[in-house]
Amino acid sequence: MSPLNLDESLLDDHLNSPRFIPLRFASRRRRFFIAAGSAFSILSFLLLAYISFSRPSLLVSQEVPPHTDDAPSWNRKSSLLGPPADRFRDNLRNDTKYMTSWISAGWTNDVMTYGNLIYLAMLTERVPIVGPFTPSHIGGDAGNILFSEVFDLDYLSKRIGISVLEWSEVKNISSTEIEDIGCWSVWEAVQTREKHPRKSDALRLQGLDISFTAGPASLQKIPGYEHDPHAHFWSIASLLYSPDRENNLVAPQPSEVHGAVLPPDEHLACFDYLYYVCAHTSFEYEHDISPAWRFVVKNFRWTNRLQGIADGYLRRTFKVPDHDPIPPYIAIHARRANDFIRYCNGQPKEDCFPSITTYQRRIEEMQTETRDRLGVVPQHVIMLSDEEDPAWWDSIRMVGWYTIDHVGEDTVNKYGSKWYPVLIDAVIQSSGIGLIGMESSTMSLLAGRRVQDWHNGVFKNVKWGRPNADDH
Ligand SMILES: Nc1nc2c(ncn2[C@@H]2O[C@H](COP(=O)(O)OP(=O)(O)OP(=O)(O)O)[C@@H](O)[C@H]2O)c(=O)[nH]1
Ligand SMILES: *[C@@H]1O[C@H](CO)[C@@H](O)[C@H](O)[C@H]1NC(C)=O
Ligand SMILES: *[C@@H]1O[C@H](CO)[C@@H](O)[C@H](O)[C@H]1NC(C)=O
Repeated sequence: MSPLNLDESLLDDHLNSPRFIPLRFASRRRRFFIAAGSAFSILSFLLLAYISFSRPSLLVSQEVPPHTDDAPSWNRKSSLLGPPADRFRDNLRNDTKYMTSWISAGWTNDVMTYGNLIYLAMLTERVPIVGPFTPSHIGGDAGNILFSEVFDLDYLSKRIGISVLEWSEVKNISSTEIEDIGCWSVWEAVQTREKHPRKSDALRLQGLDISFTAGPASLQKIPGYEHDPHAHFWSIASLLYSPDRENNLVAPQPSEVHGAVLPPDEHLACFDYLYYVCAHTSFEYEHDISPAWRFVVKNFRWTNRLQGIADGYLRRTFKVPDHDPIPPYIAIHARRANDFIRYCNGQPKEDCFPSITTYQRRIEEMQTETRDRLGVVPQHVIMLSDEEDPAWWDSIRMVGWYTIDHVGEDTVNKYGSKWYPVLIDAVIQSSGIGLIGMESSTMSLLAGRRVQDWHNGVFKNVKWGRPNADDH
């Protein structure tokens, strides 16, 4: 033992690492202490006092290594060894750790899930790898669409200061290699209904043969509570560090193709499903505190191409010449398809969903707010909805609100994908000065947050479910 009761072996292990500033300082101080002790003079005590008092300046002038600002030349693809490889392992750097997970719900939920993955990767200093978006509500024949066709990955990476990669950059999409890997199953830990990892077609997209290890029941926010499958970001993160990792390494389940039995991979950490994750409150994107929104998804900006396409639709709809500014507008997002009718308990749609009068009141309130706060009174109102009844759309145009004509514009054929009507509508919902959304729609929620944070605009949800539900 040294005079300061510090374990020398521990100290020496860390001496060469510039990251352990407090220990380096301790060892320096210790050397002076020994020198002082052997001389045993007043002078050495004065020296010791001097050293102690000058601790802050020592730290500032000598211990903090100079840093260089190399941000302008930073390229997110430098987090890979090269172009897409046949095997993902051949493309990962040995000085970098990675993280991935998969999606398994509607598009907006999937955007949130990728947001959670990227936030978890930030917390654990890993490079997140996202997959494409897979179709659900819009029909399986829509095919997948790359994350980077929707959101600007370079912008995102620069804004959040870490590389965000997508799988097609890591592994050649045409590769036939099936690679074994061990992953954690969060899903098995947070619910009891299904005794298997979260199922998803997305799991098969990268040619991975996954051996899952069930996460501990303690991952669930309220362990055993069947009505809330949320886990906390840090509970999941703890599985990547000692001692929680080794304490929770139960027997891995054999993979489907090779029957491989592997513990969770440490180079590429992977989790089956990260939708139900929060820092503090379940369904946290609904709360302003949402760190996944504030630190990540806020920086999911539409690609310039997609924004440009949507701007073209807006100009044609509002009859604004090319290159002229698009007038400030209020967008309404009305969810009216069967998945929302289910919550109407048999009431007719016109009793259950917001009426035109309800929307008119919200529009007036919004105009008052934007006039008072921004000095702008938007006159253009545009309706976006999954409604398929032409009579309802006619009633919308009758009151003078604009609608997008995806049939007349031949949107699906023009862009070769059924994704484009949804994407264009989502961009339009998030590019106005106001959004009137539909309570409990996540698509409304994300569009509303974009309007608030990107355009300093106003976001209000209408209540629905019975006549006059939105009265206030
Ligand atoms: N074109 C278009 N499609 C919409 C609109 N609103 C909803 N949809 C469709 O319905 C889906 C909405 O839900 P998802 O994005 O799957 O996400 P979700 O989490 O199920 O969304 P919510 O049920 O709204 O919470 C969209 O992806 C579209 O396929 C709209 O305004 N325009
Ligand atoms: C890491 O990879 C580099 C080349 O990419 C190689 O030179 C180095 O030896 C590798 N280090 C280890 C520990 O494998
Ligand atoms: C991906 O694989 C295909 C088929 O093997 C090949 O033709 C193509 O060049 C590969 N792409 C890259 C970037 O290696």
